[in-house]
Amino acid sequence: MRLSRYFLPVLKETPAEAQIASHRLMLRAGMIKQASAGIYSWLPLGFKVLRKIENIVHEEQVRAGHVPMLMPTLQSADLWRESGRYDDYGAEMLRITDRHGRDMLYGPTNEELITDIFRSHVGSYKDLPLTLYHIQWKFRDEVRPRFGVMRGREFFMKDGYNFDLTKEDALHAYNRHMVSYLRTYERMGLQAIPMRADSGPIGGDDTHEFLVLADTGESEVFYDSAITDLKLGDRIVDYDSPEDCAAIVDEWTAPYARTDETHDEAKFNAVPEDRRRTWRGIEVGQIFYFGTKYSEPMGATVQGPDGKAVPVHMGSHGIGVSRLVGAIIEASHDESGIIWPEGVTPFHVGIVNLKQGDAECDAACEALYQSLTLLGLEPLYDDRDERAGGKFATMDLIGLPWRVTVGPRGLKTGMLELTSRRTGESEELSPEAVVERLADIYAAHVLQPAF
Ligand code: P5A
Repeated sequence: MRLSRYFLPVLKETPAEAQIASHRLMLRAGMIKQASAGIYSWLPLGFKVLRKIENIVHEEQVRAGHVPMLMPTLQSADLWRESGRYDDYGAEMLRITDRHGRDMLYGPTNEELITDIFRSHVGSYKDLPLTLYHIQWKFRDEVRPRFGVMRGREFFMKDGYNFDLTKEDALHAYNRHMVSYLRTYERMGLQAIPMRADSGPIGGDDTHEFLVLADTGESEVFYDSAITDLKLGDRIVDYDSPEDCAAIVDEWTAPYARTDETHDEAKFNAVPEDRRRTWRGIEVGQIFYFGTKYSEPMGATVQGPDGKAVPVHMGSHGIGVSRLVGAIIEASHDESGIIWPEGVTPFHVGIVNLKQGDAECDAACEALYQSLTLLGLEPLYDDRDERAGGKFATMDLIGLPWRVTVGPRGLKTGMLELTSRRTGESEELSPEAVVERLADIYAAHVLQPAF
């Protein structure tokens, strides 16, 4: 993309309404614009990051054996009356009446709708296990929408639903989700710690939240620092193996880690004192096992091996896709702007032309742009006729992890400068070496279509 043709409305001033870094930086970097309280337009740069995150979520869900689909945002109130949640959900639910006087709602979650699909089409235990998921906009009329996309009213969520014959199978689905989530967050350059949580209006016995540690997190968290040393890395996971998944879950749930909702002071005090940590966390996902809470009242049964109809065991599993954009920025920024992890960066590299209009500089930038594009990478080429200082400030603000600077001085010896946004360190390299280096860096990150 050439910056002269892009739409990147960066702000010079720090917006007064933004209280936390991610909100400020998303506004300043021209990623979002508030449409009304807790509702945002995603401008091109923000939209690109949102799509990258969405893609990683899809890839890891499909890898775990889950099946993508799409349900609507508007739902009929009737289904929610069947489950008993229509009244329970309260003022957070946006209720709408259509022209025929029918009660509708903008879905805050989809347990009812998916259970209805399941009961209409699945009748035998032979069709199980089944996990369906979608990534769709949700609406919750939060009392205090704040922190930009972190606590929105309209937000983008991946929500998945497992259907299993037995509790044991459903607990495998729960574990499978936990492992796939750990991989998902790691690919985004994040550490999200699973913590035992409260189930709230979704219901159920078993539930874990995934929290990213950050000063601005809304939840207070208590944990054993040993958990922050755990990494999945490139471990190969057999998602069909209950033992494999359970072993990883055991590893991640052995160290103490809880939010204030479930905190147990006595258990926390049993952690060696030098490893006890109290901090704040951003909830970027939550998984639930709730057994037959929805299948029983809604009649979602299958015929078991003995021919008898039994309600299926279910769970639901959510990732806050739009919230993740803010959470990643909270975890990765400095005073000059955002620092995107390679896995989610909107463009892989910025090209800064220090002397726009100079034939040699322009030609070197064009050649680099072409070579990178041919490799499947997306460069953002700042081809505007602007001062170098302004170009650098924009690149630092929007946070591309790598920048190539092309100027007359370097070109005298055929060299370009490759700079890391994270460390600020630069290297003089030939154009071929720059391309090779970037290809290596991104080899593991260039996304393949997942579904
Ligand atoms: C699980 C999937 C559920 O709704 N039903 C379907 C279950 N869980 S949840 O914890 O309530 O939400 C899942 C994730 O969505 C994000 N989230 C939000 N993001 C932005 N603004 C909001 N107002 C908001 N509410 C929830 C969180 O990341 C949460 O973990």
